[in-house]
Amino acid sequence: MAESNLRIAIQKSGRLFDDSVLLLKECGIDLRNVKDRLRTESDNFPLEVFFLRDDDIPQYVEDGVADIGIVGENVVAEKNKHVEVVEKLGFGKCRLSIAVPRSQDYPGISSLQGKRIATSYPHMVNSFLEKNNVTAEIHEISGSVEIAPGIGLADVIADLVSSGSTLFMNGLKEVETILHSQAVLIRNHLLNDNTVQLLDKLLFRIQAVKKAKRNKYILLNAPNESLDKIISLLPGMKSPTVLPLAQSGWSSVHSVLSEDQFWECIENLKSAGAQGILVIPIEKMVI
Ligand code: PRT
Ligand code: ZN
Repeated sequence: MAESNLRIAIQKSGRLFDDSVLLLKECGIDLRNVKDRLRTESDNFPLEVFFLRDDDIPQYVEDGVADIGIVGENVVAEKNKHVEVVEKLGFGKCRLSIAVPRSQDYPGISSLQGKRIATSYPHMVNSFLEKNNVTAEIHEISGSVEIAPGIGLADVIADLVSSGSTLFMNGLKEVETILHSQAVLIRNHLLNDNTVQLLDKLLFRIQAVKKAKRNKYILLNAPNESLDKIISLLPGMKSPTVLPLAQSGWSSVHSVLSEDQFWECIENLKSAGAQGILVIPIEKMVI
């Protein structure tokens, strides 16, 4: 019997589309014709891709129409379907927040009591209010939530925020954060062995791509008398590679640095005598 494909659901168009397709590409998966399609396949990985509205993805994955999906944590939490989050993907970052008119004082959560709240996330807003012992009137609207206070439809809103400029332009201020969100990979609970194997293969590649993004390859020249000090400053994957330079008394040192250690480490390396420091992006990283 022919082995089946891994079926993934991704957003058809919108904020997660480009990054989802890019992630698959970075995992070495080529897709045929991704624009304006309902489904496509890969030529070099047993993957079938369904393009859907993001709101529908958790349901399709719960039902097993797709095995896995890429969607925002905000949608996973709101839809509350029986799916499992397997990996955070690091893009589509935003937060679900409550915002009130800027001119209004905000003494605390209890001031939301009895207010009309416009949102596309009624389930999450409701549990947030319940947790805080606040009763309010939730008005579910599907788009342009930020204009609701201005047209008298609501007193406050709960909506996704990334830069904050939409709130600012509509005279609103962010006062509570309900959820921090990013795109995640979700899976159906009951996958067969063949599908789990394919998912593991994909996950292995995703993790290598993510790791590579968090790290940089660094090359530098060092006088031999400073080598011990410089090597002690470099974490590396195991230990740094040290090669002699044509000019005697000097060596070339190669290593890997994580983004969070980066600037401090560069400063320390310079003070220890490192010269000609080159920093290069890493495409894939397998440890
Ligand atoms: O058609 P479909 O239903 O698939 O798409 P959609 O219109 O429902 O979703 P889309 O494409 O707007 O967003 C998809 C996902 O991207 C969301 O579910 C989030 O997980 C994520 N995401 C990240 C965002 C934002 N950032 C974001 N800023 N989704 C929406 N916004 C909107 C927000 O609703 C508000 O209108 O952008 C505005 C605020 O942005 P700032 O930068 O002005 O704060
Ligand atoms: Zn949507």
